[in-house]
Amino acid sequence: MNRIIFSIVSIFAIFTLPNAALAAIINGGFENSFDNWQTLGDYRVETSAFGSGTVEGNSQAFLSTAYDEVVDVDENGREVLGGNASPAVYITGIAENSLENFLDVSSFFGEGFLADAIEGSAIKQTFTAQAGETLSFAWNFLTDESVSNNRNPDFNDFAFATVSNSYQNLFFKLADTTTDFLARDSDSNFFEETGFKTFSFTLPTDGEYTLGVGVVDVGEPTIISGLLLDQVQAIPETSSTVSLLILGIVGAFSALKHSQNSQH
Ligand SMILES: [Ca+2]
Ligand SMILES: [Ca+2]
Ligand SMILES: [Ca+2]
Repeated sequence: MNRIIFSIVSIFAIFTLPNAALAAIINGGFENSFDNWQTLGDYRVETSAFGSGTVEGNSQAFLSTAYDEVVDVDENGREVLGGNASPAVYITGIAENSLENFLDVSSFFGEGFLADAIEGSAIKQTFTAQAGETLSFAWNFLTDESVSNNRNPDFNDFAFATVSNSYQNLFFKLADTTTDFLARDSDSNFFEETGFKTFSFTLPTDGEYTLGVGVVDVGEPTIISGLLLDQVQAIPETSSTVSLLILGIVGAFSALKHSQNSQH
C-alpha cells in the first residue's frame, strides 16, 4: 500500500515540475539584482528608499533616460548629474549599443510616434511558456517632463514593453506624458509618477519568448524619465489544475497516514 502511494506522488511530481520550471521567469522580482536579465543603458536596483513604495520583496528594477544629465539636486541646491542611457537607434557606429539592436525591433523606433525616440534604457529576459500563460509585471512611469494638460507633445517620453518570439515582435506602450499621474508630487527625485500599474498579456502559443521593457526620451534628451519594474511573471492558465494535483498529493499522504494509523 505504501509503495503504491509513493508511486502516485512520484508521477504527479514528474508531470507538474518540468512544465513549471520551463515556464518560470527567473528573478522576476529583482531580489537578486539583474541576475538572468540582459541590460542596456542606465539601470540599477532600487528599494523603498527610492520613494515610490515597493510591490514585491525589497528590490525593484529602475531604468532611466539619463545620460550625464540632471538626476537630483543635492543639499546645497547643486544639480547632480548622472546616467548612462543608450541611443534608441543606430547612430554611434556601434550597432550593439542601440536599443533597437538590443531588443531586435529594428523598425519600432522608426515608425510613427516612436520616430523621435532619442535615448533610453531597457532590460530583457528570454523564457519558455505555454499557450494561455499570462505574462505580467508591475510598472511605474516617472518623469520630469510636463504632463497632462501642461505637456509638450514634442517631448512625449514613454515607457514600453516588447514581447517577441520567432515570428513576431509585439510592441506595447505602457505610459507617456499624457497618462494619468498621481495627483500629488512624487516622493522620488522625479516630479511626477503614475504609481504602480500592472501590464498583462496572455501568450498565444507554446514556445520561447523574449520580454523587453524600457523607457526613452522623445524629441529632446536632457529632461529625464524613468521606470520602476517588479514582479515579472508568467502564470499558467492551468494553475487550477496544478492546485488539484497538489490536493491529490495531500490526499495521498492523508490516505497513507490513515493507513499507517489503521495498522497500529
Ligand atoms: Ca522585487
Ligand atoms: Ca525627456
Ligand atoms: Ca536623456
